Amino acid sequence: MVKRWMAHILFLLFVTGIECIPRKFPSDFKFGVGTSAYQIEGAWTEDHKSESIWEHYIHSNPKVIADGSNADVACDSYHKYEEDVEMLKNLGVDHYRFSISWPRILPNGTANHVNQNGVQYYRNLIKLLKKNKIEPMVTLYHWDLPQVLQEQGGFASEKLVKWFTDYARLCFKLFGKDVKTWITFNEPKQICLFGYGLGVFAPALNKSGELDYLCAYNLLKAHAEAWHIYNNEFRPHQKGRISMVVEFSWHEPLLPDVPAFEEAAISNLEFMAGIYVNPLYRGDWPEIVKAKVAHNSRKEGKDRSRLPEFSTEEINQIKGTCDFLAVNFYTSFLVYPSVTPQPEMYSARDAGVSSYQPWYWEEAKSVWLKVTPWGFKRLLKYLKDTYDNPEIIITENGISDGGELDDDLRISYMQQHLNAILEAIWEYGVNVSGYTVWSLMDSFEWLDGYQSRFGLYHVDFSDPRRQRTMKASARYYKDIIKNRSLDKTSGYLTCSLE
Ligand code: GBH
Repeated sequence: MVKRWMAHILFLLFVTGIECIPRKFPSDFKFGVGTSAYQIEGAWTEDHKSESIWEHYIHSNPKVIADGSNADVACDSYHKYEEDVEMLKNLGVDHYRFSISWPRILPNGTANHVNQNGVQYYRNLIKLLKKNKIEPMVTLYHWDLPQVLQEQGGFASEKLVKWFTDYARLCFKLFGKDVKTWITFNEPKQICLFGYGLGVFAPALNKSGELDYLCAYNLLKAHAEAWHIYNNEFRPHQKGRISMVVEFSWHEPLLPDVPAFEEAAISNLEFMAGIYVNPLYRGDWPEIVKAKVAHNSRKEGKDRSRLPEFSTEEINQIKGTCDFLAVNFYTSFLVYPSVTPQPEMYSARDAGVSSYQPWYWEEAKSVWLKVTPWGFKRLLKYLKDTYDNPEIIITENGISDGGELDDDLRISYMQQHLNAILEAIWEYGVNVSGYTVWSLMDSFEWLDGYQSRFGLYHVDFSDPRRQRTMKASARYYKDIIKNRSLDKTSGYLTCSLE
């Protein structure tokens, strides 16, 4: 709450032309950290867990991972979750975002056989979190589909809706007494575009412009159905909330104020993220996406659009299935209109744009990640304006390096991105209610293996005990959480004369 005396001071400064931003986060702002099952748990065949699409993909193509590694053991959190909770306690976080491994709970994919060992693992973890007053924020799907379901079509099959909703209902029933924040899917873009369009993530299918759209269509229907199940059968007594996590990069027009470039930036935002978020708020794909795919499909001589069409019934079912907007943010791009975007990336071709990151933007260890806090601030304003001022929770934000304990780059990245949130809150009135650092600890970073490290804690992957060590960034974040303020030394306000 902004106190009355603070409002007076702000007003005085406003009329004198001095701009001030409070350094404090709103008193009910929540801080957390995140991980995902496949990236940390290990124990990939233990206690009847079955194979996931990522295990299948990597075991059959070890060369796709930069350092030839895999996540068979990873951080070994299946055995070391008590240590993980100790680390969370030490940081003082309000919430811990983790994911449930579908093949660990349902080894044959479907709900007709529940693996009690798998269930017990999550029960133990959740119980320990509650005991330490850490709120679990649980993702049902962070990319690890049971391989048996992939063999029946995975996200390209309509059956996904039933498979997923049976699994979701089971999780609500098993864990919903203690879990009040649910995420259905993590980053549909990575699931659909990377997995079914570009063929770089499991299941490595590459029918861009068709399978990726079909995947999005089935995924959105599965999400909506799960939301309704929660809303009707569980929310009345469990009283939690549920959403889907979408990764937003910021897309900045290469030439600002030039209409064709402005349109290219919007087009990319809609094709890369709006395509998943617009249905949640309005029931249907963004207009620009529908129009451009239909236009290109006609040009290719097809008699219908490559983009599946939602029926009126589906639109009504999907609309409004979003209790808060869950956003992952890492980086930004400069965008320009182009008739020859990456040839293999249909959605970029449909969008009619290309994008790049200039060499002089500060770099992380991951090639795709450049430091752009200004883009984060613009994105937050855009989300407020586009989706009618929703509550926003940042469900991931972080940076990779080589795993140094004195990780200045991470500290500066966090400082700048938290500052962007403060500015978005106090300058634009964006309703951001929480922030989640990716990640609690170094873990298996998909195609990069263990080469790119995102952790606040270092993990020694050559040590069978997978020793965890606090990095400087962990101490920095711990201080922020304790003070609920970005920089306690600069007091309540930082001011500048405009
Ligand atoms: C998140 O995705 C994931 O949710 C999380 O699991 C992951 O650990 C974290 O980010 C860090 O990557 O290799 O050039 O083809 C963020 C979005 C998706 C961006 C994959 C980079 C790979 C680009 N990322 N993408 S490339």
